[in-house]
Parts: sequence; C-alpha cells; structure tokens
Amino acid sequence: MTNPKENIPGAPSVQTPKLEEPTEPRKPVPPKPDQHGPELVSPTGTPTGEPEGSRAQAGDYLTTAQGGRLADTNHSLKAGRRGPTLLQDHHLREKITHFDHERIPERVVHARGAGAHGVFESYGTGTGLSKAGFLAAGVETPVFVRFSTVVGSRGSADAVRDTRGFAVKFYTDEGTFDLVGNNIPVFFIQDAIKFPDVVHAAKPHPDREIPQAQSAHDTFWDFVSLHTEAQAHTIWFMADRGIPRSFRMMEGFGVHTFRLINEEGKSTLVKFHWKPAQGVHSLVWEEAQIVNGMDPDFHRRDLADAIESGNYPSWELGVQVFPDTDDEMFEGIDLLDPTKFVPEELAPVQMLGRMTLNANPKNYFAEVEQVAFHPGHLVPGIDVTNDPLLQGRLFSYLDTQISRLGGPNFGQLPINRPHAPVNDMLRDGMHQSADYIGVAPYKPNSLDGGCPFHAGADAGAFIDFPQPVESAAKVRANPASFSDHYSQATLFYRSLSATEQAHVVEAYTFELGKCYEQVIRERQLAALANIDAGLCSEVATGLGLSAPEPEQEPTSEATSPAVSQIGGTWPVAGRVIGIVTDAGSDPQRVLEARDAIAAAGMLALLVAPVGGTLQGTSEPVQRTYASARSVEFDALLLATSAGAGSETGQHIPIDERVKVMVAEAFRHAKAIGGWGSTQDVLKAAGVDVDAEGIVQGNPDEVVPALATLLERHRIWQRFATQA
Ligand code: HDD
Repeated sequence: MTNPKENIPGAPSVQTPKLEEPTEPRKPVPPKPDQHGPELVSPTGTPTGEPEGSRAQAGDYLTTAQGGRLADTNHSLKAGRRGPTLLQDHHLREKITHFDHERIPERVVHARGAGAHGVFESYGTGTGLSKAGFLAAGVETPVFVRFSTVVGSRGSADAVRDTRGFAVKFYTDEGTFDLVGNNIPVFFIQDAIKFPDVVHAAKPHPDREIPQAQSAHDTFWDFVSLHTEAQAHTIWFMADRGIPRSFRMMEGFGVHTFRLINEEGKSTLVKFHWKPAQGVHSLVWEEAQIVNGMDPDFHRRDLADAIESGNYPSWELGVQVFPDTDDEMFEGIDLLDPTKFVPEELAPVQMLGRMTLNANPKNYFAEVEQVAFHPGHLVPGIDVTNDPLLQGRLFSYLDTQISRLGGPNFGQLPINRPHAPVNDMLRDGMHQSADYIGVAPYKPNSLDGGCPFHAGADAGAFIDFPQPVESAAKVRANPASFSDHYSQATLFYRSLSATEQAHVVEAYTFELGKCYEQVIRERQLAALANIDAGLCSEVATGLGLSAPEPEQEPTSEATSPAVSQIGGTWPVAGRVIGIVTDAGSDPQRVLEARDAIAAAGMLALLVAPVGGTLQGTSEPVQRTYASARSVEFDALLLATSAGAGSETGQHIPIDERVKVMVAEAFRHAKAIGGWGSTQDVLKAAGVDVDAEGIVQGNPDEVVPALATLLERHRIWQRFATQA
C-alpha cells in the first residue's frame, strides 16, 4: 500500500501490512441453503423464469448501476495524487449519491422486525366457511412473515416489554391476502382515530427522546390511565406475553372480527388465531433485561438460527366461529369491539391449516424492510366487518407505504409482487418498473379491444359482501357496549396462575415506578382498582401509595384458563442447553451429552473457560466464560470438575462467571443438570442442591431428565408464588 504522505517532503515512510485481495474473478458467495428471496415473478405477477441471481450481483466484474465495468472503486478521480477531486468523477457521484439515499423512513410503528419465508398448507376444513382458494384441501401457498415490536426504532432491542406484530402475507393464486395481527388478541383502542394518540403517548418523550422502546414512562401511563379502554390491552403486555421467549413461541391473533363467505354466499363471523407448535412461552423480566444488553438481536437470531438448523417453526391457523347475527354479539361480547376477545372456552378454535417457516431472507432490506402489509389485501371469501379500528386501518396501511416506500408502485417490489397475474390500469408514478402493453389504460375502451374485462364471482372476482347498512344519523359516537373498559382486563387477570399474576404485579410496579408524575401513578392505581382489588393493593404497596377504592366492582367471576401460559407440556425441539466445561471435564461424557441433546432435537452449546477446542479433543467450543451468559440457554448442564471435591483430584477453583451463570439460571427457574463437581458449583452459586429441577447423574440419565423438565418450559415451583 502506498504511504498516503509519500509526497510530503520529510514525512516518515509508513509500511502498512495488508491482507491480499483475491485477483481472479469468482462467483459471489451463493445464498446459504436456509436462505431464499422472493419468488421471481414479474411486476405484473407472471413467473419470469429468470435464473436465480440474474437480477443483481451477477457476473464476475464490478460495474456501475448502468452495467459499465469499473477499474477502480477505491480512489476518487483527482487532479494529481494530492487532489483536488474532480467533479467529472461520475462513479464517485453515483456511489455517494446512492449511499446518501440508502435509508428509507422506518415504519412509524413496528419499525423493528424480523422475517422469514414459508408455506401454508391447508387442511380443507375451512371450505364450508370460506370459498378462498388457498383454504381448499391440500393447497400449498407461499407465505412471508414479519414479526415485530411496536414502539421501538428499527435498531432497538428485541426483548423489550411490548406487544409483538405477527403479519403474514399469503401469495395466493387469487391475489395476495395479508393477515396483519399481533401476539395479543385485544387492542389498545376501539377507533382508528385514536391511533396517533396512543402511538404518540407510547413513543419516547418529544423533548429528550427518551426512553427508547419502552412503555415505562409518563406519557404512556398518562394516556392509558385517562383513556381507559386501553386497560384491557395494557394488562396483556404487563403479563408475560409482553416478553416472549421467541417469535417461534408466540400465539398470533387477527384481533378484529372478520367475515368469511362460502360458495353459497353465506357469511360467518370469525376471529383468526395462530397456535405455535412450540407452545407459548415467555422470558422472565430480569432475563429479558439481561438479554437486551447481551444480545439485542435475540429474537431475530433465534428465528434465523432455528430455520438455518432445519428446526422449522410452525403454527396452525384457526378460527373462532360466530353466527353472523344482526347485533354482531356473541355471548354478550360485542364482536365489533377490538378491545374484547372471546374466550376459547366459549368458542373453540377450529384449525384450518399449518404454516411452516422454512427459509431465511437473502437480503433483510429488500425483503423484511420493504415488505408492505395491508389489511385491505383480501381475497374472495374473506371480507371485513364494521369494526371501527379495522375500518381506519383499511385507509392507513396503503397510505403509509407511499411515504415509506417512495410512491404508489411498492407492489412491484419483488417481496410484494402478487403471485396471481396482475392486469391493472394503474400507470406511471415513482419507481414504475412494469412492462405494460396496450394504449388504453382506461375503461371503457375500444382501442385495446375493451380489455381487460371485469370478472364476475364465477371468474374469481372479489365481491363485497352486501351487508345492509343501518339507517342512522351520522354520529361521532360508540355503541353502548364499548364503554365497558374493565370486565375483560379482570377476566384476563383472574385467569392467570399465581406466578403469572405475580409477574403482572411486578411489571406494573416497575413501569409506574419509572413515572415521575405522582398524579399519573395514582390515576393508574384507580384503573387497577376497577380491574382487581388484590392487584391494585399489591402494586400500591410496591409504589408506597395507598390503594384507592374501585369506582365499580367487577361483576363477573368468569375466567378463561386458555390464556394462562403455564400448565401444559410442549415439544422441546430447538431448545438450547449450555454445557459448562472446565479444564478437568471428562470430554467423553461431554460429547456423549452433546450427542444425546442433538438426538432429542435440541441444540447443545459448549461453554469453556477460553475459546478453541474442548480440552483433549478437536471439538470447537461455541462460548467462553467471557462470552456466555445464562440467558441464551433454556437449561444448563454442568460438566465441571472445579470445586472442593474435584473429580480429577486436582483442585480447580470455581470461576466467578460460572457462579453467576448458575445463580441466574436457577433464579430464572431453569432446569440444571450435571455430574462431577455439580454439587460444589451449585453450592458456590448459592443454589439449594435439593431444589426442584436439579438433576444429577450420567449423561444418559441427565439429558432425558432435562428434556422432560423443559417440556414445561420452566421449573415453576421455584418462583415464590406457586403455579
Ligand atoms: Fe398497525 C403496521 C398490527 C392497528 C397503522 N400494524 C403494523 C404491523 C402490524 C400491525 C403487525 C407491522 C406490519 C409489518 O411488519 O410491516 N395494527 C396492527 C394490529 C392492529 C393495528 C393487530 C389492531 C388490531 N395500525 C392499527 C391502526 C392503525 C395502524 C388502528 C392506524 C389507524 N400499522 C399502521 C401503520 C403501519 C402499521 C402506520 C406502520 C408500518 C406499516 O403500517 O406498514 O400503517
């Protein structure tokens, strides 16, 4: 490399060592087997037949955006080695200009997200309800899913307390269907006109732009304590659902009531549900806080790693079904009120098919950032209701893509292209890239032979359901049933186990404790009093305030056990076990355990004092004491020899970082197994060796025992309040 100062008289000569760049052309690194991009369809939706890779990054040589080959992209064109730089350097200007415009506005909400490709396979059980082609028996439909947090910016951490977005794009033969839902079945507000208010309240304070991706601040609690219809949603994400263990372990909900139309034109009201095969699991709060520092990409990484390792996450899509009655009520619950859910005990979820995510994106920007969802992307057989929140969403999503993606042609981006043929009369506009033919993009026309023609229902057209519209005066008002703001918050809280209720108390106490304004804390306590007197008094105690009397006592004793996340057993595939080793570990037993873990479909990560290979083997270790933390493991396996009764006879002191790892894993109610000096390590970490969920023995005993414990996710008995 040339000394940059070589032309300066007297400047010392600097020799900078350098790694040589390859000089022979070679193909770009191909996508990994777990990655694929959007299907190669043209902007008008027809398959292009283009070979993979022909769109971009093709050929051996670096080119400009116009395809001209470049001799040098490392130096700008200068008048002499010491400049100045010449304006005529079109490559410099193209490169810098493009770079200057690389960022697009992030989503106003749900900015932070992760995505994956997959397939939806229909069981055919929905055909009596809906004529949608993708719900017919055996039909496979490609999908793209984007999970997200709501409040944080694009670079914020994954494991914050928040609602999660769960948006699915089905590329059906009849056009694209988007199911744009959340991991919580109720919403903050009843009317879309309040959306800017709730979002402004939840976003960082405008003066200091603090805090990022948090609801633990004054403006949020100011709003929800005044606008009490938000209480039903808020309690769901103060509960464990607000800090999921993984995107793979979340339920999804369409939230609104939708309308399915069958071949006979019969309408049925439904609520959509996604049920994860992996079970519904959460982090505990301290774990989530550590995760956000240790690995802000925790959920994104977890999803990508699972898919890369062939551990494809899957969900069943189901519906709760309600008769389409004039009053749009079911068992006293107003189906048009999006702050209400229908307990599964009253209307069981009927399964329609399974979605499996089987490929990671090839390029995050092109796919995850540019994907554009819209609840108005509907297919024949699925229609909307008059839910005032949904009605406003039908406007908002199209509108937002225009500023976010720079114009009205975002549907032509590869990730957004329908897989059904597109034959529209939309023309021109920013970023137009469709190869349109014909001279008459208007209707009626004779010059293009009258094409394209309208389709009828028999030719697969979307026919709006002819729902009668109430003859009434124009009003800015809600139905009377919308003024019940508390009954379902009460129902939710009372349906939780004692451990989950304790987490809710801790969450409110933490969040309100972060507020500065006393009046806001008191007002939220007044709202909690209307939900549950016990909840209110425990939070009040934590805040050092007295509990107010309720304005209204809960009238119903109803519960819905289905909302509790504790009690079931779930497949353990994809769970992560950290095997903690040290200089005296028996490599034979470590590898035996690792193989047994893999055979059970779980992932073992070897943790060693330093990097390199496992002592006495050529097996690489994945984590060191410096890089490992308990939060990335669902369970720990102690294969250590350190401690008083060292198995090797040679005394190895127990590393402080191992003690932290063990103490944390225990505190977070994780299963811990081991052999060798396990007892010593547990004692040194302050752990009761006889506690529930501690298993000791050889790998062939310990690994199956850990797997059984993991089926329940955590050792719930360890929490002070029993499940
Ligand atoms: Fe929304 C994005 C889910 C109400 C306006 N919303 C967005 C995303 C999800 C949801 C999952 C991210 C999609 C993606 O990954 O690209 N939103 C919901 C649910 C709601 C809801 C389940 C209620 C049941 N949203 C809602 C209302 C409005 C919006 C009432 C406006 C009146 N939402 C938007 C938006 C976003 C969005 C501003 C931001 C980025 C985008 O649309 O594409 O238009």
